[in-house]
Amino acid sequence: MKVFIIQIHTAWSVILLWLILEIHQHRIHLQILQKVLATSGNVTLAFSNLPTGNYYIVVNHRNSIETWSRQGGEAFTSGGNTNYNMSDQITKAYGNNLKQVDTSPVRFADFSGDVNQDGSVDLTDIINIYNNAVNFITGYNATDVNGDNITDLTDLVITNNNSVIYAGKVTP
Ligand SMILES: [Ca+2]
Ligand SMILES: [Ca+2]
Repeated sequence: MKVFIIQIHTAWSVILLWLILEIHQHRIHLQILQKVLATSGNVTLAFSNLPTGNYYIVVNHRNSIETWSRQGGEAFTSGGNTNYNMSDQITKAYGNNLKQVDTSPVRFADFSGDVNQDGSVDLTDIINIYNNAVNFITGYNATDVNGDNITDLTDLVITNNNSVIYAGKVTP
């Protein structure tokens, strides 16, 4: 078994959080997996043919900013296990591209609000959320940023807060 075990923080607890996880060597995309994040925040990626090397782990989901693991990549030995905690230090993401979401214990998470998945949180995302909020859209929708199955002012505020600091993806 050859696995990456990745720990990611999320404030989501209401509905399942589907993650899209990619493995890159430098900028070359190697493998992609879709996984459900456990409530523990742990996700296990198992590969059958990943050679020994340094890899970037790329984390994304339907309305968060694509986030890469820290500069230089993570050493992985074929046939071994690699643990990577992306939530305990801001430096665990490439370009320190994480947001502190808890103080005790200290936890960092991906930026939320990239509803249209263009790599930045901006006015377009806010308008998408606003349009669904005024129409009382419910259910599994990218405009539901906090994962409570409702698109409303809470999602708008989260996204606006990340927009004013120009949250966007940072890649090698
Ligand atoms: Ca966007
Ligand atoms: Ca919501």
